[in-house]
Amino acid sequence: MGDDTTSNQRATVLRDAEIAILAANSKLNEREIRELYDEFLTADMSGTGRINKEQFCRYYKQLVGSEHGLDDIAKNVFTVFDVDHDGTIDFSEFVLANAIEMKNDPDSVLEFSFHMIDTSGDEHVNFDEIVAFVEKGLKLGITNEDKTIIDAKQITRDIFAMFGINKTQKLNKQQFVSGYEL
Ligand SMILES: [Ca+2]
Repeated sequence: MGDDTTSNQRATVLRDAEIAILAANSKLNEREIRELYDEFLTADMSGTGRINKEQFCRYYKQLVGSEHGLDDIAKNVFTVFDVDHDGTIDFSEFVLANAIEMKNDPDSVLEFSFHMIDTSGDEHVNFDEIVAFVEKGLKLGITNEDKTIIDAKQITRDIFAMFGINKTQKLNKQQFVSGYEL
């Protein structure tokens, strides 16, 4: 079990060299990276330096509130964070995914959203995927409008109309990102 102790120690100490590399890649500053590290340790309940899907879902639901129906979106966010698809999120993946949201770069945010919406992973978003995303967005309170009067299907129909496509068609990432710049 000696190896476990070693990896635990490594996992809880953030080295200056790691910070420097992550800062260069993410364009975040040292303070922001240290704050994300505290977040990461909260989610990494086993202290292994990696967050598995179950830990991430628990962390995500704590973060956004434990309303029903968040499992799907938490799993989907996990998949987007897990860039190398090894089934865990390491700290660099955690930083880079958060950096996209923190930088507030509209194209990056849209690309990130696209991957969250694309639950089937076929690099396209279809009508049902957008409806599901809008419904979850409403549950999470992303929109401030009255939840009871908003119809996710109607919103999705409006989005499709804006793109000039019908509900049997799909959008690829390029269409999705450039469409929202109009
Ligand atoms: Ca990974």
